[in-house]
Amino acid sequence: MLKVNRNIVTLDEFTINQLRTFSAATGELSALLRDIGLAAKRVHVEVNKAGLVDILGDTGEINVQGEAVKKLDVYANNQFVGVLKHGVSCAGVASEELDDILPFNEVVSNKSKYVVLFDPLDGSGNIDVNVSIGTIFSIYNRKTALGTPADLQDFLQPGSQQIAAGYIIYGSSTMFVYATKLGVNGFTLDTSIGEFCLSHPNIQCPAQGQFYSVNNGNFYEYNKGVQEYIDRCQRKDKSNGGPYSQRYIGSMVADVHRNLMKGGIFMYPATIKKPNGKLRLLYECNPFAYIVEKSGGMATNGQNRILDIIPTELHQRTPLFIGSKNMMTELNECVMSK
Ligand code: P6P
Repeated sequence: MLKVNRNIVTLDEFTINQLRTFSAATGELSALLRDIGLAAKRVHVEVNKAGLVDILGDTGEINVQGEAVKKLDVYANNQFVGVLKHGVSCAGVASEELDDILPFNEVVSNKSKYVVLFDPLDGSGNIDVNVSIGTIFSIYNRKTALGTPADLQDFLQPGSQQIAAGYIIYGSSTMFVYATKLGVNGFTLDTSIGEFCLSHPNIQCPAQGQFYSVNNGNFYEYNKGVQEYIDRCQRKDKSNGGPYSQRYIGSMVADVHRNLMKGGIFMYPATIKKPNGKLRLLYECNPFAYIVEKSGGMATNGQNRILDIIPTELHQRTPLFIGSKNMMTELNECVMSK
């Protein structure tokens, strides 16, 4: 009698099981998440041997962000573009590494109902020093007619319209975390079988945490409301939970993932040098805002809900405050009135 270990639920089994709850589902979203998982496995292999092969360092190119492009950035971008272009569920992509949208514009892709935006390897400045990095992705229903090439309007949608959003963190283990309207679930890569396996079902962001994440080096560039909140984080006494610990590793995926799992708040406020903040709305802030809200947390730009922002440009930036509900509520008391 074949003993089937039913305790292990793979990403593919999980997404197929979820689509069974939607009678009208076509299986395209499940196929899309499988494609993203495949590219992530390939990136995992290279990230985990980056120190051994000549894939470290810069390509000598500068991307649309004006940042030095690491070889692994280019590799990761090519993997995600490749699997999505050759799949059957994506009409086109937008990437931090590409100046403009990339409509695949061929018969099968043009019939696909989804477009995908992603940051293929966020935190890549940390590659050479072995700090966790990640991929961030966002999935929308296209607005343009099926059968036609994807267009910019398919990508410039508010985050509230996302069908799904997720990230892969390449850390002590490689985890695939994604959210749909049904909730947030985490899958850990079991390299012995080459599958992402359900390890963190129904992730809930704790309403209160002990970590605040911000670049304190910019403190005197932040507005008074943000400075007041940071001051509160440091002055808390035992009666209200004690002072928080500052945890900031300079890799958004790692910082937000920790706060999502344990509770905490991550901030990348506007600064004098970066009046719109540093982080990108479409493929960094929107996906994480969707994930954190679906797990019970909150995400704003200091004034408005991130998911309500109507995008006007592909690579536009936004200040970001994201995390535990109670901590975000206290932050809002400081910044909303300023
Ligand atoms: P700073 C990495 O370059 C990144 O985009 C995010 O992953 C990270 O949270 C942020 O920048 C760190 O920026 O200005 O604090 O070094």
